[in-house]
Amino acid sequence: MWQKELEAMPREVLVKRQERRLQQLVSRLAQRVAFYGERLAGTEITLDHLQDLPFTTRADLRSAYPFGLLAASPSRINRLHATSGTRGKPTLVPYTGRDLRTWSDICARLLTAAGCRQGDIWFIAAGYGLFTGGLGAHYGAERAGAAVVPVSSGNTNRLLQLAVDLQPAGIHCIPSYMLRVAEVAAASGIDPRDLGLRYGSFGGETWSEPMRRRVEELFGLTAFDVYGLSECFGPGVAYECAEHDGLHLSEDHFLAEIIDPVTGALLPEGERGELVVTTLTKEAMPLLRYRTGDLTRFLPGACACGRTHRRIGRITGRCDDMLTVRGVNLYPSEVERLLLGFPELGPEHRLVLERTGPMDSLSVDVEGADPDGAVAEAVQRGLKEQLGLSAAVRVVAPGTLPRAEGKAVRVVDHR
Ligand code: DLL
Repeated sequence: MWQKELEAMPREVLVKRQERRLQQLVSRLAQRVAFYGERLAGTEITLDHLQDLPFTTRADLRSAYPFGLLAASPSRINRLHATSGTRGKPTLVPYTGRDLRTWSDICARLLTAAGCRQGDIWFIAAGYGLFTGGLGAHYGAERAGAAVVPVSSGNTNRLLQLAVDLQPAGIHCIPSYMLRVAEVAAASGIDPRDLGLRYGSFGGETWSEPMRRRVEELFGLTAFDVYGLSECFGPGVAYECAEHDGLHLSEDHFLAEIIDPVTGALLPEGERGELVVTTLTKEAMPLLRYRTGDLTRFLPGACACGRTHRRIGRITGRCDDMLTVRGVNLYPSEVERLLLGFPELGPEHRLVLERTGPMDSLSVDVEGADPDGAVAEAVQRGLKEQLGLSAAVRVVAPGTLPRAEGKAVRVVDHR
């Protein structure tokens, strides 16, 4: 563990600390941020009354753009990241110097859990820039004492050459980028196992257990899931330990709830719903009950690793990811899981939705080998039987589907 005294602290101490931090946070927000000041008047601040506090949504961040939710003096801002903002303005995320140090510690914690040790060579192959995956992990890996190689994600050939020569212990990136690395390696006659990688810390997009197994087999490494979002620093809200049995929330920094995404009511322990996060230690732009849009559940019981922080299950998708195709609800990750059950198929796939006349139609294009059409037929049957979906399935030659620059794009909705 990177910070054993914090990661394995007795729960009663942790809960007390959370409550104290929440109270401090609420009083700071009430004083400094008009948006919250109006909404917080007269509320009682204890962990038991968390539901009385208002939610914050992405729409709130948009309307406060750029600095409406700043809780620190502008002169203390040390860095700004931003999310892509596919529609309209980006979401801007400011950090004070202290925020950057806190975030480095959080990332050092998750990388240490993923096998990173003093002196190990680690490749940071997430995009550097406004995306938090690159710089966040970079400072975390340095903090953990690793020899950091900031390869970023643009030049895969150079990454391969450096990896063959340096034999890095670990790599951090988005999981779909590992598929790109494997492809480019194959095209250059390099066995991905010859890169010497032993550990991978992957996150930033939805991925499935079968995808984990594919990456582990291709590279001969152990993969660790890491979750986070820019609004809450970036990577680090929750991360896997060597037990691979859910992701530990960094509970001294984040207070988590799981709610019904429709009613906003707290769900009974263990039920899947929308993750809501309160940032307890962020200075520049702390968020109260931020609706992440991500779907998960709390896992019961203690973890064998000794960490006392609660765990959540893998993020299975986003509330707004859900597609409705002729009345059937579908999360794209369910299709990925099904496709990867077929050894003939590669992980690259695309769901294309169209409206022809009054009906929606779904087609699934997936890369792989299917000389006699039997695999496509079996996938079609699987979609019908397991997910209740009728879809046209096309198995296309490896390398033919378009690749995304950053996070994988699995759905093209023409409706
Ligand atoms: O993706 C931060 C990050 C970078 C986390 C690298 C982990 C590793 P954003 O670009 O703001 O920040 O996107 C956040 O990505 O709300 C989830 O929907 C999704 N996401 C992040 N990690 C995971 C994960 C970064 N492990 C959004 N599994 C989040 C599934 C994830 N989805």
